[in-house]
Amino acid sequence: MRGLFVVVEGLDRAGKSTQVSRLASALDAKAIKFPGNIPREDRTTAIGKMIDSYLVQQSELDDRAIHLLFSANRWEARQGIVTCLESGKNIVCDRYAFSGIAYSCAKGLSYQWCKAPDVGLPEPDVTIFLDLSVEEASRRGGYGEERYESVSMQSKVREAFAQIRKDMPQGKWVVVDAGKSVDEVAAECESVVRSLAKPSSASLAPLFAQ
Ligand code: Z5A
Ligand code: MG
Repeated sequence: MRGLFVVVEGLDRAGKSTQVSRLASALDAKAIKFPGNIPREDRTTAIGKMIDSYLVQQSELDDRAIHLLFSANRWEARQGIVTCLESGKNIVCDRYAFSGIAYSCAKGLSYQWCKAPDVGLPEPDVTIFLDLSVEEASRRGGYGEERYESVSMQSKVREAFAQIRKDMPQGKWVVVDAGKSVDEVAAECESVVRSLAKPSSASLAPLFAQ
């Protein structure tokens, strides 16, 4: 039986990294994140370094070029994800293709164009969207150090996530109120995953194939 592939998404400061760590412990899962790579879950590949330099505003890139780099960063991790899941290990992933779409759409690129490079990646069994208002997120502090960390950008990102939600098959996108305490959110995320059916086949479906 393959492992479960669970993605956690949300705005900046929604608590994704906190919850990914909690959920990975609860499920004895491997925690991974994007941008980043397996097996070193940070921005260390050649592509990851280019993304990091862009995010910390040390380099400039065309909006489409950086979008494709974020996608390439997922593709370079694809085999590692598949191998891990096929070995029976669960994965909990901090951001995925949905962040790629949401942030680039928020910059004005078209939804269909943004979606295309990630078509065919492993499809998560479920994506948990940690829902938090932009105002609450900004109160959690730390805005302003990286590109995209502004209230106006985050508002557009939130709208783009709402569009993705409408596009997702039933049951594949679950919204959790991220405004509750860390323990309450963790309990809800765990209950979402525990209520999932066991994976029906050993292989993973391709993302956005329908
Ligand atoms: N990006 C993109 O454009 N395209 C892509 O394809 C991908 C990403 C994959 C870096 O992401 C940037 O890359 C990001 C999107 C873009 N945009 N920006 N800027 P990142 O994942 O590396 O970002 P991050 O550094 O992990 O930060 P984050 O996402 O903003 O935070 P978080 O992981 O959601 O939250 P946290 O670190 O768990 O918690 C934040 C704070 O809130 C912290 O002080 C916690 O103690 C506190 N917290 C957490 N939960 C709670 C609750 N429940 N109550 C109160 N306080 C809480
Ligand atoms: Mg984080």
